[in-house]
Amino acid sequence: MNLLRCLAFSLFLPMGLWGAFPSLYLKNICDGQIHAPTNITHAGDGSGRLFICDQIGKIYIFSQGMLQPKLFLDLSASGLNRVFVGTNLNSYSERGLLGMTFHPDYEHPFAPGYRRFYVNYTAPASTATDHSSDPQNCVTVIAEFRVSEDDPNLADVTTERLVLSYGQPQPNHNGGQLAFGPDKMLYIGSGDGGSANDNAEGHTGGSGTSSPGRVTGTLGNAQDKTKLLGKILRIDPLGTNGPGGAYGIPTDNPFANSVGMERKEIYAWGLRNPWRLSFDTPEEGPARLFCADVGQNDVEEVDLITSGGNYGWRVKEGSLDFDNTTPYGGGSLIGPIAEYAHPSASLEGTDSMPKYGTSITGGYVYRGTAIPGLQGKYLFGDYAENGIGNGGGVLLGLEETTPGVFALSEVTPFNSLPASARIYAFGEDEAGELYIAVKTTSGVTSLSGGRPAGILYKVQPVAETPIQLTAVADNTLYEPNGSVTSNAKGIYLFAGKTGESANYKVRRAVMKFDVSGLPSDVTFTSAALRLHLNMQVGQDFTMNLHRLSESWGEGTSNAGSPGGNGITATTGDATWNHRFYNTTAWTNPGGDYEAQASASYVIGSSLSDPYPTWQSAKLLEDVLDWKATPSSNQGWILIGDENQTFTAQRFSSRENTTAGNRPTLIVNYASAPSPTHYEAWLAEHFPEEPVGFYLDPYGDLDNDGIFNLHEYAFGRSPWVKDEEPGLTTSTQPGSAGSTLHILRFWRDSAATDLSYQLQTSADLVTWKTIATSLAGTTAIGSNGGVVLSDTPGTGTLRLVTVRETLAAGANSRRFVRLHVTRSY
Ligand SMILES: [Ca+2]
Ligand SMILES: [Ca+2]
Ligand SMILES: [Ca+2]
Repeated sequence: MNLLRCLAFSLFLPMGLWGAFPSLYLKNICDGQIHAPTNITHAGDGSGRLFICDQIGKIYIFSQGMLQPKLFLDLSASGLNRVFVGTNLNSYSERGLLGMTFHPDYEHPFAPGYRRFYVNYTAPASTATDHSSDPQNCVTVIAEFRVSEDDPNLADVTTERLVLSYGQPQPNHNGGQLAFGPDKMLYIGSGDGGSANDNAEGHTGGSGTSSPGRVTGTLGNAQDKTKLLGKILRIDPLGTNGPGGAYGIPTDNPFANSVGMERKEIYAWGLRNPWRLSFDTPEEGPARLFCADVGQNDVEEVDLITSGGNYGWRVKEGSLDFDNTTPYGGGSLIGPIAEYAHPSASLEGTDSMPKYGTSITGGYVYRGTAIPGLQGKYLFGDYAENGIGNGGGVLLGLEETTPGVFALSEVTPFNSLPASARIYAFGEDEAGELYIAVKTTSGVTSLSGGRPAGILYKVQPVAETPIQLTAVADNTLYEPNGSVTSNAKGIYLFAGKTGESANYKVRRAVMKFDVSGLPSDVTFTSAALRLHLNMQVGQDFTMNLHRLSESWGEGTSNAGSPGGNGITATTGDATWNHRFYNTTAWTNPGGDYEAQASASYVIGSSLSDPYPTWQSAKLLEDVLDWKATPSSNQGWILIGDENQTFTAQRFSSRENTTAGNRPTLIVNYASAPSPTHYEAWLAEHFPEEPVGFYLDPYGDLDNDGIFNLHEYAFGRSPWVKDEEPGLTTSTQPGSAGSTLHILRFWRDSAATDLSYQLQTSADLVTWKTIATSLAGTTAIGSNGGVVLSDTPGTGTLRLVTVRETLAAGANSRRFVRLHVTRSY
């Protein structure tokens, strides 16, 4: 069988060292708890919850950084149509719980879609409502459920409603993705029914045998528009005019009004095994449906799905002929927007394709905010570069270089995936941030290190660490104006054209940085040159930085302040005509440099930014070149607008008395984000637990009366019985018969995820907050509470002392509590 396998080809643009994709950090947020995570989605209800499907039929909720212990829905053993994965859960399977999506109106109480969600799973054979592809190995079920009336974290299993089901002749190629479009219609990815070549039994025109080999000229299921297999289907799950009345046919489906035998559910066809599809809904422009279609032995592809489109299988595999004798009813086949070949591909035409993997896994166009460099790019992957059984999942990306044209590249994350990773799925949260679900074993429930082998990653930006270097040489080249001038040791640099005389003259600044000390074992992410604009003329001028190709000197000349006309050059100075005065001339007066600018900057017409900064990928390329080959480092020359007069600008030089204003090269390198304070606390006290394990905030593991969240808040151990409570009270007499309540609590100033609210009540009903510390800040009193002190204790702990004064005659009994909340 061919499983998820396939490859696609695509236009490959060679990228520079930095690539088109930003450096990404894959943060492990949950491992060792889910067997085979096939789907990650959210309810769109603002709860921040992620819903994770496990192939075996369970749906988990991941929230507050933990996999919640209570299942949202369990279809693994019961339900109207029990999930069927196969008879041996320790072997590879493409069956099971494969998709889930919430109705877009899930949160709207007066809309029909309220509290409804949909799942796609395979059930045991013989329960299908559609028998057009018998024999059946299993049955694809699309079912509706509702969340329970009184618990948003629990689906009501008794509400299952069968929407649509159809038989699968073989165990593989079940598609399974569900996604609502902006039109509120449900899109369903459907595979060709399985086996190989789309011509085994149960496949239209096939030989009727289980393994006919690569028969030519047969129609297959994907090209057979009377079948639901090998398609993108589009239905209205709340409608009733479809076959059986459990769903509706959208009136604008391509065959909605056909009098022929075509299935009216079809939106697009010619798919082999659409393994993950997603809508991109940008703020501007139309939504688009991206679909990854798994190929057979040679080519994997990404398609943009449009209504009535024919994506080619089994005529084509990617853009290559698979069986060009397949009758596909004319019309044009729509080619992929990107494709790549299997490492083992042998089909003619695959030579020119990049080779990345064996089975594509579709992802999402990034529309989040945390990673600006990923905005608008499609992040996806391949299940296993080393073959289905061996893993080696790779991350891939598409960048739309011009409308409709996509550049494919491998995305190398800052931290690599496990070598045995199979990329099962990508997911998106409510904020548009992306997740990756992988599994490190082949069998559905095969364990890794004694635990379930699924891992969830959140895609995050890398942290960046800057290194700042000050210029080691700089100078100004003055176009000859009667004398040979320079300004090696002056406190200013000049660039642009002056207006000093009838012969308006040009100045150019040269500067050099020693990059040999930059670390070698890191990934650099950016380079920028920052100058201090000391004085400027009042217009917008573009100033370009070019890489110098010849060496030059900085002698001892000093034109003083301001020095705009330079002074007679000294031995070894760079001048307009000389690299080294008075021995070596430039080949080209005014400096020998690369024609292509390394970076540009428009100096603004006001001094709004006194620190103009040149930054580009080319600038980083220059720096890395110089680091690799120090003898090639001649620095940059800054060239202003020389087509007009009065464009010269004045910058601080490396000799400037204000150190912070000297020419500075800022090079950033990628680093792993630091663990949060809470993550460090968990790692210290629960070293054996998997990432994302559930810790009950209100549990008390050591029975010391301090529940787990407070153990963290007080900087305590949840395993060591603490004698001293983290919150203490005492009273003392105040003046004029009053009573002073003195309250003390510990807070952790490094726990910026916590808020502490000290609250009192006379009756256990009404509480008032008398002191608050937010995000690690000093406590502040309120409602009569006075913070007497907030003093350092061990490490980052602080002891807060608060006084509450009760007037004479008042009820002096008070209840006290410390309300701690943690943000995620
Ligand atoms: Ca200098
Ligand atoms: Ca405790
Ligand atoms: Ca304790």
